Amino acid sequence: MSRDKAELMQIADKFQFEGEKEQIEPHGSGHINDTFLLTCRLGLQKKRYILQRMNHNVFKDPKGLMENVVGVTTFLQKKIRENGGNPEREALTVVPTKSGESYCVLEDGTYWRMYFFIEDTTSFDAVENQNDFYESAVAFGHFQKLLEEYPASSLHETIPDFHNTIDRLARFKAAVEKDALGRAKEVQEEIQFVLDRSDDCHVLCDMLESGELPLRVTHNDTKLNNIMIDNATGKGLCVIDLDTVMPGSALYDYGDSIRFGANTGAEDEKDLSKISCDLELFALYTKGFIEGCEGSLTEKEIMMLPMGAKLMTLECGIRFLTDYLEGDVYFKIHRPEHNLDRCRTQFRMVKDMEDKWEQMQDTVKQYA
Ligand code: ADP
Ligand code: GN1
Ligand code: MG
Repeated sequence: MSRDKAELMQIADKFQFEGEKEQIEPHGSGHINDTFLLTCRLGLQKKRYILQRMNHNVFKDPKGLMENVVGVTTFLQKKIRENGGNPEREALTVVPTKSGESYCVLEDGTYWRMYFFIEDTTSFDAVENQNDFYESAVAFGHFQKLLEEYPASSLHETIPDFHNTIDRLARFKAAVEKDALGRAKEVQEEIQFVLDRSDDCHVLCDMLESGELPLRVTHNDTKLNNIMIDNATGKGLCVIDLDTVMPGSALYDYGDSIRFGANTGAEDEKDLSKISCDLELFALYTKGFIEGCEGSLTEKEIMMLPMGAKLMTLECGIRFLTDYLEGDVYFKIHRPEHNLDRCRTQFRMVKDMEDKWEQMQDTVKQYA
């Protein structure tokens, strides 16, 4: 539902921001939440905030989600303070509502929250500079390391089975079976691509189940645009989009970053000849992530990194294709067949990783 500025300003008024509201406009390019940038005047200065409508269709328990966000940001800010950092720039800060809650629900049933806007940083939708990708790896690894002692059992599972690839496969098969919009006939090749890799879908889940891979507190959505890079230093300053912080595998975080950032093309590129796995970026991210984790990864986790990259890419492609078959009800789309285009880039990337498998494994061994 699109809202006019006056309505957005009224929603903003429910929160404890500082200064006089001046301007509000849409911001960012996430696929899930509706994000707005609020500018306020405070004397001669400006102060900016992020106002976000949480996606209640995707996150069925916004209250639990915000408990996670408050818990995790409070924990991170304490650690950052202890390490001599700046807690308001290196972690998200939740701005409470005037009644002291972390979010508000409007009469129309929509859920809203506010954060400090992190100034003088950039979130990139594509790798423009190799160093940014390397620094994002260090920061995502470090994020996981910082949360090593977070009480995982206190976390709500904001999206159950989020990276349960076996479950994603089952839901995909059900969507093919149901074929609600009669689209399955157009995408037989893509459907077959998934079915040919059904066994792969089990690999990480089985290893977590058997205890071969440890369960950790992870971010689970480590796209490059979910990290703010400091404009002055080029370092990965702040990990954002904490909606999916849940118990998971380190391989999810590593893999999802490779899926998005090591791709030579955009996630929704129509020209598939532009899609491939850039081995140089793959190596840089691998090096950065292992460094950022500061020795916490097990030998097995490190050995399985290429599989993490492949499976997160395959899983994301399966999710885009499932959404296409179900009528584009989950991811925001900006054109017809957007989800199909996204699915095709993911599958092309998977195929390219399969062709480069030995080189990927050799790279990982080099940094292990
Ligand atoms: P989505 O779940 O839709 O991806 P995000 O929380 O990632 O939503 O926000 C979308 C975009 O808004 C981000 O990619 C980033 O560019 C920007 N953004 C979000 N929070 C902040 C913040 N606190 N400071 C600066 N930019 C932000
Ligand atoms: C979504 O919220 P955003 O745009 O950072 C999605 C991820 C997908 C990604 C694909 C909660 O991420 O899982 O990998 O799109 N987030 C959720 O671009 O489903
Ligand atoms: Mg995001």
